[in-house]
Amino acid sequence: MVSKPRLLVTRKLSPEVEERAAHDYDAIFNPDDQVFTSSELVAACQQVDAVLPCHSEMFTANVIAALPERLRVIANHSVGVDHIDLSAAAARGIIVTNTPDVLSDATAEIAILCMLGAARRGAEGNRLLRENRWASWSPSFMVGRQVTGKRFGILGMGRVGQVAAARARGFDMEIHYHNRQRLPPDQEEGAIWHETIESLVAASDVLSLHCPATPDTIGVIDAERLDLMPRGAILVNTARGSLVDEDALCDALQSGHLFAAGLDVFRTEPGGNLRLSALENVFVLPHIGSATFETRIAMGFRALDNLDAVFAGCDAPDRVA
Ligand code: 8YV
Repeated sequence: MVSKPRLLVTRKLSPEVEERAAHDYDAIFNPDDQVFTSSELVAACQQVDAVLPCHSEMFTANVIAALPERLRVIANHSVGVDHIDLSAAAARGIIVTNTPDVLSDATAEIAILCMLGAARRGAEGNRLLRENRWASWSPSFMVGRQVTGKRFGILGMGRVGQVAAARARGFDMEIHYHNRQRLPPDQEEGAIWHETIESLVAASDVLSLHCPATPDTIGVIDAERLDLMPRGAILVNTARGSLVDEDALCDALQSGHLFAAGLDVFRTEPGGNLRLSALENVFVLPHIGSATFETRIAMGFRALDNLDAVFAGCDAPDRVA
């Protein structure tokens, strides 16, 4: 009998996913869900043919250099691959895959939650009740911004961006976007394309970030671009914290230039940014964009589909390196 490929699953995944992995692979699990340090990751990978990591495992050039010859594929349980040095993996001939599409709905839901939480002062109101400080009501109490009919700007009109656009259309919002390439009309669905990021941010009552973190996009929302946003605008980030200059964002929120921000991602994770979390006009979540039961199963299955393809000698459907 041919032996099954040996697979390291770095984090605790859905029972359905672990069951399938155990059935099809000689799988090593992490039932305590401990996060590996770089040296633990390297050590754990020594006897395996494949690894199924999350974005919590950093595959730096050094880690990749220390992986064993037998390791053929890193099948991520994430769409973002900024935790992997893709060129180092490619140089070693290690296949890298991700999990697109299956988390677009869940992540777009969180973008809308962040938008509404920010616009309607969700964090502030929630805190009042939880701290038993709700002592009065008046027509001028906790007045927020209505998003219906406003301009929803999308930076990165890929899979998640397009679903977020569809959801925002449900609020009669006018969709604006910037992508390196303009979408064909059937995908644009009337959205207004901006050739530059500057033009997009200036036209956004709500600016929602949906682009990957790459060397070109890290810090893309800096002090100057925040300054170009209309006074009273809202920033939503469900993509990656590294896209935003968090100090500049704090300043823009404290000065009142921005009305609020809704953030699911931070430069430092876990933990977030305490200066941002302390602000009343910031609605924060702990990176839960794709954290639904349905999506977690779909992400795990998609990662396993990629592994199955590689070990069947086929092209991995979601190969990114
Ligand atoms: C996931 C994400 O929860 O897929 C991504 O890129 O950021 C998240 O939504 C996480 O990466 C799971 O590993």
